[in-house]
Amino acid sequence: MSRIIVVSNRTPGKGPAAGGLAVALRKTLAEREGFWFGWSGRLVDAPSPEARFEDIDGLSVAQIDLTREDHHAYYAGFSNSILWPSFHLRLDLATIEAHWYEGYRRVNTQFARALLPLLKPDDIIWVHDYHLIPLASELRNLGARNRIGFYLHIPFPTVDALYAIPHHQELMRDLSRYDLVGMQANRDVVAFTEFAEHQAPSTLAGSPLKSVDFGRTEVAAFPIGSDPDAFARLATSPAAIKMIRRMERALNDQQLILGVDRLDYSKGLPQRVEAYEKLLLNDSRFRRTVHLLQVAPPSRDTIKEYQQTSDELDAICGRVMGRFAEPDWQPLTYVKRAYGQPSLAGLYRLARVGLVTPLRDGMNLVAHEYIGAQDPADPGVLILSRFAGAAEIFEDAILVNPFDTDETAEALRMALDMDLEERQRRWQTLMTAARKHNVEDWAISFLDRLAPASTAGTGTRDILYLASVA
Ligand code: ADQ
Repeated sequence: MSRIIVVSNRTPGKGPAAGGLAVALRKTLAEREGFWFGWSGRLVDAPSPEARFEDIDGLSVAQIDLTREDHHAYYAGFSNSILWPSFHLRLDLATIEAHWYEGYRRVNTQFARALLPLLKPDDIIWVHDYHLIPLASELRNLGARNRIGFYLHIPFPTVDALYAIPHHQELMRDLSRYDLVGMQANRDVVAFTEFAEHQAPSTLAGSPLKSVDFGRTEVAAFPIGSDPDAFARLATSPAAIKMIRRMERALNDQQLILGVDRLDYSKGLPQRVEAYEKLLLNDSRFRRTVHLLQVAPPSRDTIKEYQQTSDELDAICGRVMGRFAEPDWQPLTYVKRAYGQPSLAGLYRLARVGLVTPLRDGMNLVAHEYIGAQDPADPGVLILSRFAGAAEIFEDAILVNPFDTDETAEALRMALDMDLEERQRRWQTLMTAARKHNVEDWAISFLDRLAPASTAGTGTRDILYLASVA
């Protein structure tokens, strides 16, 4: 059986991880031959051209170092100040500096040069996320003939947003060098197909660019998931129970509304707190009887737009506190740190409402984890943004438009007032969907599809939509 080589920006580390990718893939790779390749997290003046192998918690990991300058241009620059905001349709938050693109390509070339000597001819390479769009091109330019797949963890942009990205045509050509491109949701495959169909030179008003040929690239939705049964077990583990007891003492019979996110402008945190403020304003029954806990560890905090989001969230939390807090009651708690999975599972289980309201999200694993951790006898209610990929799977959540804070406030009221029978009915459907879209099947279905035709497994599972974009 072919080895699997997973490539991502960062290799997984030890301890609690705030990124979805590491949580999702660690288990799958641990069960297969191959290794994980990526940046070590180290910045040096003169990186070695060769990768170093290390065993990290039983996982074979090959790592390279980067220069500070390249890393800045590639990671904080092109990846997270141009691609991330544009793919999340936040062109207003994109900063474009022309030279970042060179750094982005240089790092992808460096990845390819260090990876190539480690490859065997029948290795299957699985590249993850927007940092590494050019990697297949770079590997193929060096002579690699392997099957190479790409998975985009974030949403695919609309055509207009794509055109706002410098070098978008080259990036799309890079995607056409993959054998398989996986997306989170049908929505993303449709957006990709729209680009593929409308890029003919005639529609680009005389543009000299040649249209990209996607003839040998398959594009399909492979919605990622979690391991909901593992979360169910975690939620009754001693560490979870300890967290539940601790919170129960603090809550003193108030109903808990919970948000868990990386601190990122795509997660809609200020809008979420504003919706909660409207709930308290509209319905005085909930003052003193509910509590919002928002857990949001900082991420990418060297980027200005992330600091601004953090400031904005501080301000709105302060406003709600000032408006509603009493000497013996606080409407919310805002915690800026990461927790281990058992503690998170305890918080999920205790929460009457899981409030997952990103403005746009590839999938959103917190929604999956929240469902997994519920008590079947007394489950909570998931409020979910329509603009998360998860909304295509979890139709029995209360779906909201996160930009409409009145609607989210009303969804909160409905969730808090929902009777046990309806909570159980909704949760059972949600849990069935979370199990169907579990992370192990996600990896198997992607890898089955990527394997050469003669060695493909039992067929694809969970592929919702297959686009023909030749
Ligand atoms: P993220 O944007 O990081 O991932 P998400 O899918 O919600 O978003 O994954 C977050 C993960 O980090 C979850 O497993 C969660 O448990 C963990 N996490 C969040 N806050 C935490 C905290 N305070 N303490 C500890 N752990 C915390 C990107 C895309 C998503 C996509 C994933 C996976 O943006 O849309 O779902 O990749 O593909």
